[in-house]
Amino acid sequence: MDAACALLIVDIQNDFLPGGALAVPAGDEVIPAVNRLALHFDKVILTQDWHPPGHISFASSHPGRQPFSTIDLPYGTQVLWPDHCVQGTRGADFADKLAVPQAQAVIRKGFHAHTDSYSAFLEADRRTPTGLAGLLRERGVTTVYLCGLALDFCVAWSALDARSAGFEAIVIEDACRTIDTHGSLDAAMRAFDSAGVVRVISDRVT
Ligand code: VGL
Ligand code: ZN
Repeated sequence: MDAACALLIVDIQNDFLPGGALAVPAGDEVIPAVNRLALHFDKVILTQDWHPPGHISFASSHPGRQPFSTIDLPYGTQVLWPDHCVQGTRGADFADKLAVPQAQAVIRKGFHAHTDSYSAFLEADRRTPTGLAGLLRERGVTTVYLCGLALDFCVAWSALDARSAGFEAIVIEDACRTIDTHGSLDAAMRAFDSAGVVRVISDRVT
């Protein structure tokens, strides 16, 4: 893969795997494909969901609210999640079987107590950048390939924000798994079509 392409590996962390606090069904199945894909890229970047205890996205921070319900926050509608990816915990660590020592950067996100961040580019207030767009631009990247967890949340928001930031965005579908709550998968697919996010299968990425 030429040097203008980067692979963004989204949130392959213990809490998103079977047995984890916010398990994505069959989330572990993507790991061999992701490890293989990463060998084709000159530039590999990881994202890591990284919440402080008591984060606003946790249902436990809103008395009486259940995980997977939604609430309205100043920046919009927020799905409430089980506590997950708490900074410094085993659940927030990358999966043991993820084997990408060549990754050049880790973008942590969701570390502000009062703001979630599905996207690796822009927090949920839609104003606070993570710095990833600048990092990619300064390294000459024009095309971002994405894989990981979950397709309909962090992969989707990251792909859409990559497009908004002026990058080509290509989602490697079979190297992702979905949560699929409140119609999130359908919404992501429609948003991909209207934003020009391309979908491919991993066989075609060489
Ligand atoms: C994610 C829900 C909450 C994700 C992160 O990585 O897709 N989903 N935090
Ligand atoms: Zn999260």
